[in-house]
Amino acid sequence: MHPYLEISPEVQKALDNNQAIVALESTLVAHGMPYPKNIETAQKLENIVRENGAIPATIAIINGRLKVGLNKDELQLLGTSKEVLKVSRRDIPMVIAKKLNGSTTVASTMIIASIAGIKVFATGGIGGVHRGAQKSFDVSADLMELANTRVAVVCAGCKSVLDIGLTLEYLETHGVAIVGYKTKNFPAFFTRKSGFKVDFSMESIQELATTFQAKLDLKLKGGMIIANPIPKEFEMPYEIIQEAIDDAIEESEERGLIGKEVTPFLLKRIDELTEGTSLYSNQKLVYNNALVAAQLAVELKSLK
Ligand code: PSU
Ligand code: MN
Repeated sequence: MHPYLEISPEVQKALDNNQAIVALESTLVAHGMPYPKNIETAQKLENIVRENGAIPATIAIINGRLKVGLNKDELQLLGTSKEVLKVSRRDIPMVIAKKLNGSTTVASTMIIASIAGIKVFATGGIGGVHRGAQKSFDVSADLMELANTRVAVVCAGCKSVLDIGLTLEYLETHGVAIVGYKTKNFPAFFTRKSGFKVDFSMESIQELATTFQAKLDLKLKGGMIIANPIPKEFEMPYEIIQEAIDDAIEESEERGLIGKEVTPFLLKRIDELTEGTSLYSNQKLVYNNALVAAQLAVELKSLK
């Protein structure tokens, strides 16, 4: 199909039969959660997608090949090896040429999904404009990708390690559709509210599908964000998570971290500072995103 792509038999069959498919990212496996919870989470995500009528396609780069759908060994490698690079748009060509292993971020997962013809993607949270970006210039490449690539991304908003207000301004400027699913609030990953509202809120999967289909039919550039808040019962107390985030940011500044190391460091420190309770919430919210993404992928197929 494409010289750089390697599609698993299960995903290839789904593509051939025009079945619903959900892309899943691998940076949350390699750099977002500790072993063995990361592998457990990745497998559970795939199962949730299957139970809801779609086929999961976890995306990563193995030995320089763009993989769409991973086998057990590949997932194990991503979850345990210390040599897995975090790959965003910028890094893809070098990782191919050097035949390296890489986990894909939201940006690079969108790119590879889109090459494979997959339209729906579930993740935990998107990257965004970091606090203090007016000095550091740290704006995640995820936002540029959302502005350019036609994939619907189901997420629990973004963490307040970011400047959520500036992230939303950026997305507005670049014409990225954002819909709150059963909420009027833009969620902040561990919490259902961020202090920011979404302009549009939808109660049904059918309406989400119609929205994204309109974007596709009009050939409007860019993706769509389905902001799906963490279920109430798994939400974290605001003060506890906020304190951990503030402390983690302070430490990352003290260490002088820059570039792609910032986000993985913050995720790891937040997990340590909350003694693993944030990891539990993290797992639950990604599961909920996989569920909604599977329903959306199925609905998109039935529209046509
Ligand atoms: N935010 C999270 N969890 C994550 C990430 C972000 O709450 O796992 C990962 C995603 O893969 C996202 C990437 O695409 O970090 C963004 O990294 P950066 O900020 O370096 O662009
Ligand atoms: Mn960054």
